Amino acid sequence: MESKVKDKESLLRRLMESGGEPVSGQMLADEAGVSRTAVWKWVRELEEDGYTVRSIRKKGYVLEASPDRLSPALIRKYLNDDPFVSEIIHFESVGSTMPIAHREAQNGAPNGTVIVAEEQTEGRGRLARPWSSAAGKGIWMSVILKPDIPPHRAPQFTLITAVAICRAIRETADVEARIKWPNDLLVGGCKVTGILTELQADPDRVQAIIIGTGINVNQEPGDFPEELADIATSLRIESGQTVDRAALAASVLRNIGRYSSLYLEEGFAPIKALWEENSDTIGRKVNAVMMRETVTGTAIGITEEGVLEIRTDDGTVRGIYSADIVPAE
Ligand code: BT5
Repeated sequence: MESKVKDKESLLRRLMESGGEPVSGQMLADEAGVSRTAVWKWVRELEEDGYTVRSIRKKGYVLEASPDRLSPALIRKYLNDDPFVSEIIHFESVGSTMPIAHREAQNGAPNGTVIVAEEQTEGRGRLARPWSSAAGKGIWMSVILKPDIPPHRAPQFTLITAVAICRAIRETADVEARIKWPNDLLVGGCKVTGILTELQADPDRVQAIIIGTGINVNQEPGDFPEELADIATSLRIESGQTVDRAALAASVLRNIGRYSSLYLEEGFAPIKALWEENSDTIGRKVNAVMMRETVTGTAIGITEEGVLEIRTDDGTVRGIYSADIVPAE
């Protein structure tokens, strides 16, 4: 179905859907209920955003080139009517997408609302650690989910997201990432993605889960700050190719939608199996570094609650709720 033109974004979508065929300015104006000059102004605005729109006399407008941006229209084009995403809110530069998503969720934004930015100036990880989010290089995005579950099940959404992003990265960039419990994706031992799950909840019910995804996409080796040079990588570094960020963002969203539904319909078992299949942690000797202690042993699996189980040398199985995992040998 063709989308109805009502503003600059929907005009862009329509031009994308036309597959290179000119779209008449008069038709667009009639449809939107505005003048041809108003349509022309939207076209000018698109050009200011970096799109190349050709105007062919007596025929109409053709979209010739799109900039490398995470524009809602471009992401929607790749989403191809997938039902999960409700609204995509795009920013050029923000402090962090997380507080914006929290505010939107509190103000009633529905399940599947997405906040995405080209750049974050104060991106953050767990425990308020900084998250490097250079302009135009990655996918800095927060997704609002409103599942009807008790709060203790919310951490499972970190695992659902990890499985979803692994699949999206495989499909879009042809790179195999492995999951390091609980929230990192690694390629060749370096971090390519971090996930941050935050919660708004009553004592017995989740109000909203905000999932932050930081995916390093098109950085080149010198692009990372010095302190990350040895521990971070990007899909471009790993694949040797520039990756279409909008296509990847769409694939991530489609897969978060798909695996959330699978989880809500069939429970955690299928997610657990997929997670363990893609895990870099299970079967390894690890140190789980926590605030007060470090537990050393072999990671043997995750529980229904997403807790990591470690068998220590004396044979005891310890459940780890939150820690940094480092290889023990
Ligand atoms: C994370 O935290 O890995 C979660 C990162 C979530 C980022 C997203 S981006 C969209 C949304 N908005 C936000 O503000 N955040 C979310 P953690 O496990 O605590 O890891 C943080 C550590 O990763 C830092 O201390 C650095 O060592 C490292 N790091 C920082 N930036 C990185 C990057 N771009 N790539 C790889 N590693 C990075």
